[in-house]
Formats: sequence, C-alpha cells, structure tokens
Amino acid sequence: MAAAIRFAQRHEGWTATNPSVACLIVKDGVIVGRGVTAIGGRPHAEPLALAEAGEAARGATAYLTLEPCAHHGRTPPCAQTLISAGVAQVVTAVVDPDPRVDEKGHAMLRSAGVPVERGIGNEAARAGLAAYLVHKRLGRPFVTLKLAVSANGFIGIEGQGQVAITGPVAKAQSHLMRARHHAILVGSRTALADNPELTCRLPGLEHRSPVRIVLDPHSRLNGAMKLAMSASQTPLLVAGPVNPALTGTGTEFIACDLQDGHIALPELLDDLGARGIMSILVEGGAAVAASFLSENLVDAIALFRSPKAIPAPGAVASPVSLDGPPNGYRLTGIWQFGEDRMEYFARNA
Ligand code: AOF
Ligand code: ZN
Repeated sequence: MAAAIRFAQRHEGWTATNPSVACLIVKDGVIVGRGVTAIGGRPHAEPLALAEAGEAARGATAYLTLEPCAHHGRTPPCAQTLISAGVAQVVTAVVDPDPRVDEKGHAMLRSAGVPVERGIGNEAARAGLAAYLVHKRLGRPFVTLKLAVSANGFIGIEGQGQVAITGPVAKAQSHLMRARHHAILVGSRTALADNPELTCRLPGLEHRSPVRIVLDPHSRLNGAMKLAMSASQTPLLVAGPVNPALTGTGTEFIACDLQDGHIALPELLDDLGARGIMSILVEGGAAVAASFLSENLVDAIALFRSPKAIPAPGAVASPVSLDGPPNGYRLTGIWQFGEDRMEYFARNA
C-alpha cells in the first residue's frame, strides 16, 4: 500500500475533480500491473492496472488507495471490473465519500465473494487524497498556506517588492507545489508590490501552471502587470468588481461579498469549489495569510525557513508562530531543500 500511495502522487493535482488514485495488482509478491487515475481524471486507476496485468490478475491481490467506484459512468464500475478480472482479494486505504460509492464498492466486491480489507495505510493515503476529501465533504478547495520566513522571523520588507528569502532548491520546490495545486492566490497588495507571474516555471511543467487568483476588492490591478499581460496564456481570476483597467486582457472576474472592505473568504471558497477548484496555494502576503488563518480556512501550512536573516527595518513579521507548530496544527513532515528547510503542518482533526 505504501508503494501505491507513492504511485498515486504521480498525478496529484492533475486529475480535475477526480482524486489521483493508484491501483497495484500483486501476484506471488510481484507487482504485475499498476495504474494511476489518468491526467484529466479518466480512465480510473483500476482498468489501467488490470489491463497491464492481463491474465495474471486472476487470483491476484489488488491494492487501492481509494475504494473502487460502484457507479456506472462512461465505463462500468471499477468494483465490477475487479470482479470480472478474477482478483482474489482487494485491499483499500480510504472509503470513497462520493455518495455514489460510499462503501457500495466494497459491498459489490464482498457480495461477489471477493474478500476486502479496508483502512490499510489510511492516514498516509488520506494525506494524498486531502484535497479531494475536503472538496467532497465541504464543497470548498483544500487551502495550503505557503510561507517563506527569514532566520529572524520575517517574510518580506515593506515597499521592497520581492525579497529573496529562500534559495534556488526551495524555489523549485515551491514551483512544484504550484503545479500540484489547482489555483494560487495572493492579495492585490502583493500583486502590486511584487509584480509576480505566479506561474510554474519548472522545465517541462510550464503547462501545469495553476489558475492565478487575486483578491482585489478595490480594483487596484492594472493592465501593465505581468499577471494581466499573461492572462491569455495562464488564466487570471480576479475576486472583486469588474475592473475596466483589465479590459481586453482575458481576465475573469468573480463577484464577491465584502465584509468591512475585505472579500468574504468562505463565500469565495464556496464559489471556487463549485467551479471544480479543489486546491489553493495561498502565497501572500501577510494580511491575506492572517485573514485565512483567522477564518480557520487553512488546511495545511508549508513553512520554508531560511538560515539567512534579512534587514529588520520595515520588515513584515511571519503571520504564524515560529517556535513550535502553529496553534491548531501538527508537524507532519520536514524536508531540507538546499540550505532551507520546509516544515509541513497539517490541521489537527
Ligand atoms: C475509482 N478509481 O481511479 C478514481 C475514482 O466521473 P467519474 O465517472 O470519473 O467518477 C468520478 C468519481 O470516481 C469520483 O468522485 C470518485 O468517487 C471516483 N474516483 N474511483 O474507482 C479511480 N479516480
Ligand atoms: Zn472507478
């Protein structure tokens, strides 16, 4: 199952509103077939793995990171495909909360006489399926807050635009995070101060740039910004009123409710979820991060810590505490990226 969970990461973020699921077919201790939900969401993992296994699937064990589907789409239910292929046993990690499935896949297998073992590797598999599970349960995207913090606890310097905090390895990793998310979000202040592109610029993954979202309740953006100038190649969604300064750029606007001059975030997230956006990377700045945190809308925090200090005058403090896990979160992973360290915090259940 651990191998299946790792394999499922291959298409994480690239299967539309479908989860990226992996299926391994194992016979006599050897993997004879493997499948991962195809880019775009179909075919599902199981028919791909079974096709690779061929006749060897008969009498084999299937390991699935998610319960197989039980509904008829364009293809028969995966539970039925497993039965027809003659697998002897099915092991699954997570129950599929989709109301069309929700234990019906397991029930189909059992009633055909195929033994099922559930919940194996549950916690690790849930981490990989987190965006899908939050989107299914709450109808809103999974929100990851990304922060890059200097050794002296700052995330930038007021009025200085982009300040380099982390090094090239961490930067490449953060671009990979962008590619794995459906959308990336910043406030208009960050957009104006930094003039960022917010695309994924890793060689070969440029086409995986997420939708860029800017919170702009007071129509401060203009057509000369890199975000606007690239909107015809990489979608730009502005949360706020229609802004004539962006006419002709291809920018799309989402009407939003305002609360004390700020965008109402829960409603915005509901709207984004309804559009099929399952995951959002919040990248700045401090005020936007603080709003998401105070509204309890942050599901995970990716904290990049640099060993370098930045000049303190005018510096902006990190919106989360740096001694120990932020309140309400637990440390679930640490990575070293060049000289920088990334700590990943998941929200407590
Ligand atoms: C599986 N294997 O690899 C995946 C599953 O629109 P459809 O027909 O593709 O169905 C989408 C649902 O299929 C999705 O909500 C989830 O319940 C399930 N995803 N199931 O058996 C897979 N990706
Ligand atoms: Zn299926």
